[in-house]
Formats: sequence, structure tokens, C-alpha cells
Amino acid sequence: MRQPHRQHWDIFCKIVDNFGDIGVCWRLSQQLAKEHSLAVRLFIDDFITAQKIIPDLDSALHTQTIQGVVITSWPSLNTTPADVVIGAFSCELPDSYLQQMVRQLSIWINLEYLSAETWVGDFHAKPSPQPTLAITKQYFFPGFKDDTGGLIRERHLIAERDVFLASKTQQTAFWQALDISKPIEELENSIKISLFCYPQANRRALLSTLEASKQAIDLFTPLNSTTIDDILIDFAAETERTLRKGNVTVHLLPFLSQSHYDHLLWACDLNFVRGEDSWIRAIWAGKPFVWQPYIQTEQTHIKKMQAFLAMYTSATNDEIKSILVDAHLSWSNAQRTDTTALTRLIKNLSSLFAYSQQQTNALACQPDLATKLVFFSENLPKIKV
Ligand code: TRH
Repeated sequence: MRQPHRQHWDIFCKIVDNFGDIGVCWRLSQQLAKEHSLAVRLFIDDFITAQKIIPDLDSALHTQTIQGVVITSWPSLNTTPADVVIGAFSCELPDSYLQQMVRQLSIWINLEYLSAETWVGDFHAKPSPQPTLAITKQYFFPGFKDDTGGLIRERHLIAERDVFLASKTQQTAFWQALDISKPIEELENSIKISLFCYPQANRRALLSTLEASKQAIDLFTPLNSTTIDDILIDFAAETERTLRKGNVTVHLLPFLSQSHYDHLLWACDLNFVRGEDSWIRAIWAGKPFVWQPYIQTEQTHIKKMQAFLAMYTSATNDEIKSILVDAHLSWSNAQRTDTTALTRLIKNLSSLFAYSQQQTNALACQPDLATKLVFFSENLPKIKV
């Protein structure tokens, strides 16, 4: 690909809640620096939370370079803006910085949250002139269709996943790195499930479903106690981080690196994910997954989930569709105590696997978000508005 003219990029990340904001910004920054050879600065307002995702981040330093990205705490007044400036998830830019952007004709892109709702295509890549400033904000919406900004996907991600899944050596090394006490041979024969969710998820129904399974189950919960600890009362501790009841072994994991988390999703047979970034990573894993959207008022998150399911299940039969829809609805509704939907999900993992592969392969044929962002910014005129 031709080297972009607009070489200097600034990304602003305000950490509102959890790890999704910084998770997305960090992936995107690295990809723009590595795969598009851009000079990227990432401005972060909360280094302490960011350290979860960027463990090498030194909170005592104002500016540091990690993985080719210059990371800076929220800018001081006289930072010169880059050619392209991204405000992630509608975050406000500092006023003085914005004034300078106007003077030097920077491009201003607002990177939005991911949604599969149909209106996204109508709003993607649309300009929003500012009433009091001589600059236009450009809206950039990630999404699943050609008329959106696409999904974050590193250039070699799918190939790396396939190498990992074909290599027993790599998989063994991975489980060893996680310090899993169970013998690898036993892991190979169990149903492996990763669990990353909000506390409102229907976790009790999931545990009851798993306990009723005849096959051995290994449940991996990164983020340790906050995910599931409170409902493991009648599980017996086998080691400090392993609990067991009947056929179900629960592995309490520390918060993993993003790379290790990817590997966990690849290695599992079913993944429960949440928010935005782990959702996309579960899609790239190509394994069946259940997504719990970030909870919003007025059931907005359920509408988002239904929009996603309508899109995601559009190429399958009624049976698979109803398994996926019911499992998602049940998972996001802690009031539901019945295990019917989740039991059906577990029983049908092999046909769900085939469909997940098909959907992942189709989505992976689309251009990725970083590539679309670079193309978009290159094709915007540098004019005063
Ligand atoms: O942490 P989240 O709930 O983040 C949310 C969502 O992004 C939501 O849309 C947003 O509004 C809110 O934040 C502010 O879930 P998400 O998006 O999956 O982000 C988790 C990140 O953490 C992701 O980059 C994967 C990473 N991760 C690890 O690196 N290691 C781990 O062990 C786990 C469990 C996650």
C-alpha cells in the first residue's frame, strides 16, 4: 500500500468505564503504527486503568513509547496537533488543542461505538460542521457491513489463530503459561468455555446447565473473582485458583494480556464475551460465542443485541437461529432461571461451530477498520470549512 500523506495521528482515549475504551484504542494505535507506518500518539486520561491493558505503561512518566506508539497523559496546552486526530467514543478534545487543529487544518474524526443497527450505514463517514469552529468533525462508525467503518482486525490475526489451532506445541505452551493445573490431555477432551461478563448475566443458569452436562467442562474466568466468585459457594477448592463440582472445573484466571486473552478465545469451544472489544475478538476466534452488551437504560442494549443477532443469523436455518437468539436473550436476563436455552446451546456446539466459522470467514473478507480509517482520512480534502 502507498504511504499515506497524513503521517501524524493523535488518538484521544477517555476511559469511561471498564477496559473497552482503552482496549480498542490500544489495538488501533498499534495497528496504525505497525501496519500503516504512521507516527501515532495515544493520549490517555487514566494511566492506572490503562495499565491493565498496557502492562508496560509507567504511570510515573508523562510520555513514553511502547510498541512504536507514543503514549502521553492527556495533553498539556501547547501540544501541536497531528494531521489526523481521532476522538475515540465521542470524547471531547481539549479546547486549546481544538483551536490549534483549526489553525493547522487537522482532520478530526470521531470514532463511534460498534453497533449492528441498520442506521449506522446512514451516519458513517458523514461530516458534522461545528457551529462555533471552522472545522468539521467526521463521524466514523465501526460495523459489520460494507457501508460502515468495518471491524478492528490485525493483518495476520486469522493466520496466527490458524497456526495456533493447528499446533499442539503452541497450545500446550499456552496452557502452561496460564499455569493451568489440569493435565493437557484431559483439557483436550473437555468442553472448554471462557467467561467474561457483567454481573447481571444469567450466571446461575449457566452453572446449573454445566453441572448437568455429562461431559467434562472446563470454565475459564479471566478477571478472577469479579466474574463468578459469588456463585461458586458449593464448589470445592482444588487449588488456590481451581474449583470443582462434579464434571465442572472452574479456573480463576488473572486478567490476561490482550494476546493471551485472544489465545484463550481461540482455544475454547464456547466464549462468553461482553462490551465491544472482547465481542469482536470472539468473532475472530471463529468459535461459538454469546455476547452480553454493555448495559444501557431503556433496554437499548437489548435492541443492539437483537440488531446484531438479526444480522449475524441471517445466513442460517431457523434451528441455529433460535438457539443463538434464545441463548443471548437468556444470558442477558438474570431474571430467567430456566436452563433450557443454555442447555440447547451446549448440546449444539458442533453445528454452531460450523456456522461461526462461516460467519467469521465472511467478515474477515471485508477491509479492516484501520485500513478503512487510513483510506477515509487520505480522501478527505484539506480545506478550511
Ligand atoms: O471491559 P468492557 O466491559 O468494556 C466496555 C465496553 O467497551 C463498552 O462498550 C463500553 O461502553 C464500556 O467499556 C465503557 O468489555 P470489552 O469491550 O470487551 O473490553 C475488555 C478489554 O479487555 C478487551 O480489550 C479485552 C481485554 N481483556 C484482556 O486483555 N484480558 C482479559 O483477561 C480480559 C477478560 C479482557
